Amino acid sequence: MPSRAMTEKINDALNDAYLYGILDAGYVAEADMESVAEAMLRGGVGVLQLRAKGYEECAVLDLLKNKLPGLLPLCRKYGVPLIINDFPEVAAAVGADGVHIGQDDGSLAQVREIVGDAMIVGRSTHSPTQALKALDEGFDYIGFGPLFPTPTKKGRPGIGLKNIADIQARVGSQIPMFCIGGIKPDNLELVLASGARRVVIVSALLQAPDITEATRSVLAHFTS
Ligand code: 3NM
Repeated sequence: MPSRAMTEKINDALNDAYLYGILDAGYVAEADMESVAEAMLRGGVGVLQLRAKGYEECAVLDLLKNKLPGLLPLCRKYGVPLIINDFPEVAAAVGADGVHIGQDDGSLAQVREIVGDAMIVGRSTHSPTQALKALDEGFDYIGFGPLFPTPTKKGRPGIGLKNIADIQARVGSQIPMFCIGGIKPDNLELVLASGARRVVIVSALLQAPDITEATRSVLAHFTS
């Protein structure tokens, strides 16, 4: 069990986060994951997720326990919550700070039975209705997207920018709401002007020639 002080610190970190980074196995080889994580952390991501789509649960556990033993300590060093995509049991087993689940991954209550009350639990939402429902259910944060079609999550249409301001006001004022999907340096200003206050960026950071620099330059849009 994490201490109450640690839980509070991690929740504060989530609330303070503008940029949520994802260590995505679709873009990063396992051997490079810790160094890529450090590059994003050095650049200032406020939350870091491990996403390994297509992996079995035991493979994600093996990845965290045996191949990336330094990942959680690295996140702790930077005071950044480590969130595990899709697998509550793995998040609980490795003592991660949170778990992120999709629309088809059951209810918050089912996840809480596995991870307890202290862990951060986030939900992907793809419409205003889903976003409002996630708030109502009690999720700690939401992703809202994909704003634009993206190769990182193939086969989903973009939901566009038109509902961001309304959902930011109704949901994002209560819990962190991270806009996601196809966000790049060249459309970030448009996304922010549409009402987004926080974003998740995957490929545009992971494919940047200098990940730390790319992370910093995204964050500069939030602080200037
Ligand atoms: N989830 P990129 S969109 C992982 O809408 C993910 O729930 C989405 O990657 C959602 O920044 C997405 O490369 C991919 O477009 C985001």
